[in-house]
Amino acid sequence: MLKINKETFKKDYEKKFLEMHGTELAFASEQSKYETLGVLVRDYVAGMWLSTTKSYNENNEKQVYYFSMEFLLGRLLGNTLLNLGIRDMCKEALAELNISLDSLEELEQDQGLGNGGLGRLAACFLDSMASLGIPGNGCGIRYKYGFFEQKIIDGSQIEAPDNWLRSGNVWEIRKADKAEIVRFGGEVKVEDINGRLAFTHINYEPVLAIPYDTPVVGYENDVVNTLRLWSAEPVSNEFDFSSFSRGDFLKAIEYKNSVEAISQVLYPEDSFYEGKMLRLKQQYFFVSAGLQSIIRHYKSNGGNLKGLDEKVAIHINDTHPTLIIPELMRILMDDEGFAWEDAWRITKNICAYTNHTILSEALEKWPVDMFRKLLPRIYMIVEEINSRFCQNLWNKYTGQWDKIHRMAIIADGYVKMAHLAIAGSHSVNGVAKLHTEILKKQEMSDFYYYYPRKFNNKTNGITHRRWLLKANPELTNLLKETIGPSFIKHPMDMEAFERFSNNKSVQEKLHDIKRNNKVNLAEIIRSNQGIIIDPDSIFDVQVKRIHAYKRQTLNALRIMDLYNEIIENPNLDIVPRTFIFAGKAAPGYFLAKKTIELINAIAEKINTDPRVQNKLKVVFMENYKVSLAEHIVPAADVSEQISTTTKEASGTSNMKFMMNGGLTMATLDGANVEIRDEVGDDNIFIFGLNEREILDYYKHGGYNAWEVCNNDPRLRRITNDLINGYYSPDREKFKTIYEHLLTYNDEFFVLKDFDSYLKAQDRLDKAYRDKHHWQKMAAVNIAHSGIFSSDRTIQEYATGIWGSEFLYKNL
Ligand code: 26Q
Repeated sequence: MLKINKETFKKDYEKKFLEMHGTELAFASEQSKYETLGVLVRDYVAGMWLSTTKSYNENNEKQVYYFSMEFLLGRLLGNTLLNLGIRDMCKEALAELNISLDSLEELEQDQGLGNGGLGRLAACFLDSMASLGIPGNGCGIRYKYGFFEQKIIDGSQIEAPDNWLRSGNVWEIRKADKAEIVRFGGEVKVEDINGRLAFTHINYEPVLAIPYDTPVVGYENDVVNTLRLWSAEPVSNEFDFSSFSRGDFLKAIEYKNSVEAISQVLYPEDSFYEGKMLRLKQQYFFVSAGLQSIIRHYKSNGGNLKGLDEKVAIHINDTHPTLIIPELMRILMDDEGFAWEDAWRITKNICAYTNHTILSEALEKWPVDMFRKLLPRIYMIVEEINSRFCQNLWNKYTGQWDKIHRMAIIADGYVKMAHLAIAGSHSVNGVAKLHTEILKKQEMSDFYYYYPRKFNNKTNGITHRRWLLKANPELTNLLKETIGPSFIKHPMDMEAFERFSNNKSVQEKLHDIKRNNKVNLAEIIRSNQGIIIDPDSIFDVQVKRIHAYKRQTLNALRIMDLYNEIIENPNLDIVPRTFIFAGKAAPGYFLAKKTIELINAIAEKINTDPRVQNKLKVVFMENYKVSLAEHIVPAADVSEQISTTTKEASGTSNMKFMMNGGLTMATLDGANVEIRDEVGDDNIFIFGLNEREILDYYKHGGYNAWEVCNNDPRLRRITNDLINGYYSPDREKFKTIYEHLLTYNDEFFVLKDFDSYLKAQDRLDKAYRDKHHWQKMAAVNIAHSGIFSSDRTIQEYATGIWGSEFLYKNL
C-alpha cells in the first residue's frame, strides 16, 4: 500500500508543481494544477508498476492479452486515486491548498477510444483484472482522434473531431525502444530450402508501431497492469529518406501520410460493417505489433515457444482482432520454424473469441482481392486454414455442399472473420445467456453442432468501482453503514442489503440519496442547456447509441402520446416526468440522426408549452460519454432498456442503473433477462414481444404495421403527427421515420410493442406513488446487482477460458 499522508502529499504536490511549472501555486491555472496532480499520481504508481511487472516475470505467470480495437476508459484520475486508496486524503489535502479535487477531476479529457458497449466492457475488464490480481494486459490502438464529439445544432447532430490529446496525456508513456515493424503489401517469395518451403515477404511497405503504455491500477492491492496502445509512424531510415535522396519528395510525403492515417481515427460505426481498406489496415497493424511484442517478451524471459500456450492467453474482442490467428501462425511457422500442425494446436489453445452481436449487417467480411493485396502472406495462411477446415467438414458432412459452403471461411469472394475466429479459437462465448443461446441455436448453429464444446456464455459485467464507489459515493456510504464494507472486495455481498429493503429509514435514505443525485444532474442540465427540470419528477432515462433496434423511437412515440393525453385531459393524474436522452448516431446513419432530430423537436414543443409545464419535460443531453454517464446513472429513477427482443446482445448500462437503484423498464432481451431473474417480476417492469414471438415473425412473417396502427387511435394520431407539421413546419422532416415504421413494415416492431409499453409505463407510474415501496424495489435491485460486477465476469473468463491458475492464489 502507498504510504503517504496528507502532509507528505501536500509537500510532494507543491514540489512537483514548482518542478513542472516554475512558479507558485497561487498564480496557477486549473489545467496546470490538474497536470501536476496527474504526474504526481503517475509517479506514485511507477514503483508498483515496476514491481508488478517484475513479479509477473519472476513467477513466470500466465499472461492474458485482451486484444480490442476499442478501450473506452473515460477519465483516469478519480479512479486511479480511488484504487490507490488515497482519494479522500488527496481531496482534503488539496482543499487545504485551496484546490478542489472535484474540479480538477472534471478538467480531464475523457479517453474516448471506443464507440460504446464493447469498448466500455474492455475498460471494465481491465479494471477487474488488475483488481483481482490477474496478469492481464490490454492491447489496442492509440487513435489520435477518439470517438467524435457530438454537437447539437438546431436539434441535429453535428460531428466534431475529438482532439483528446491536445493538452497532452499524463497517463501514457511512449516506449520508443519497444517499437515493432508491421509489413503491408508486397509479394511473397516461395523457395524450397532443403525440402522445406520458405516464405519471404518482399517489397512490402514497413510501418513503425510505437507502443504507449498506460498503467491500470488495481483496487488497494498494489497491482498495476498495463494497457498498451500502438501508434503508427513512418519508418524513417528505410523509406522516406531513400525516397528523398532519389528526389522523390511527393512519394515520401504520401508514405508518411498513409502511415499516419492508420492510427489517426476511430471508426464511429458500431453496428454497420463497411469494408474499408483502412480499417483492415488498422486491424492488422495492432494485431501484428501486439503479437510480435508478446513473443519478443516471452522469448526474452527465457520461454520456449513450444510451451507458449501454457503461458499466454489471447482474447479476441469481437471479430476485429481475428487476424491474430493467421498472424500467430505466420510467426510460429515462418519466423520460428514450426510445422503447421504444431503451430495450429498452439494457436487454438491460446486464442478465445467473444461475439457481441447477431446483427447480420455488422458481421465482418473482407473482399478477397483487398485482403490478398494488403496482406499477401496472411492471405495464403487463411487459405490454408480454410482448405483444411473445409476438408474436415467434408469428412463429417460428406456431400452436404450447402452446409460446407455456409460454414467456409472463404466463400463468395469474401473472408468471413467470424468463421475464422471460431475455427482458430478453443472458446467462443456470447455475452448474456439469451444471446449465447441464440448464437448456438440460430446464428451460429452450424458451428455449434460441429464444435459444441467450444461454445459458452459469459454474461457481461461492469466495474462497481467506477459505477458505484466513484459515481455514487452517498449510496456507497449507505451500503457501508448497513452491510459493512466487504462488498467492495466481494460485490456479491451486496445481497445482504436486501434485509434492509423493508427498513423505512433505509428507504428514506435511499430516497434522499437519489434526490441529491437528481439535483446534481438537474444543475448540469441547467448550466449546459438552460433547461430547468424538477428533481421531484420521475427521471426517466434512455442513454446509449442511437439505433433503430434500441428503439429510441418507441420512447419518443410514447412521449408524443402522453403529451396529447395531457393536452386533452389537463387533469390527467400522472406523476410528473422528465425524459432524459443522450447518445450518438453513427455519422452515416440517416435514420438514427433523424431520431435525434425528432427527440429534439418533441423537447422543443413540450418544454415551451405552458399547458404541460408541471407534468412533462424532455431533455436530449449533448455529447454522451463515460464522464457524463457517471453523472446521469446515479440520478435515474427509470432505466429504459427497450430493444427489440433478440437484438441487444447484453447491454451493460442496464447493469449500471440497477446498481444505482434505478428501476428497469425492459423487454426480455440480453442481460435484462438475467436482471429479471435476479430481482423477480415484482421489481422490474417487463413488456413486449418475447423471443419466441419475434423469431416466429422473422421466420414466418405475418407482421403488419399498418394493421397495428389502424387498430389503435393513439398510434394513428401520433404517426400522423410525424408528417402533418405538428412537430416541424417541414412536413418532410420526419417522413423517413414514418416510412420506416409503416411503409417498410418496421423490422423492430415498434408499433407492435407500443400498447404493451404504455401499460408497463402505467404500472410504473402507479408504483412510483408509493415512495416507500418504490425504494424497497430500488433496494432489491441494488442488493442483487453484485452478480453484474465485472469481477464476477472476469473470474469466469479466467477459470473457464484463460486457464489462469493465479486466480486460486489471489482469491
Ligand atoms: C465493425 C466493422 C467496421 C467498423 C466498425 C465495426 C464495429 C465497431 C464497434 C462493430 C461493432 C462495434 C461495437 C459493438 C458493440 O458495442 N456491441 C455491444 O457490446 C456490448 C458489450 O458486450 C453489449 O452489451 C451490447 O449489447 C452490444 O451491442
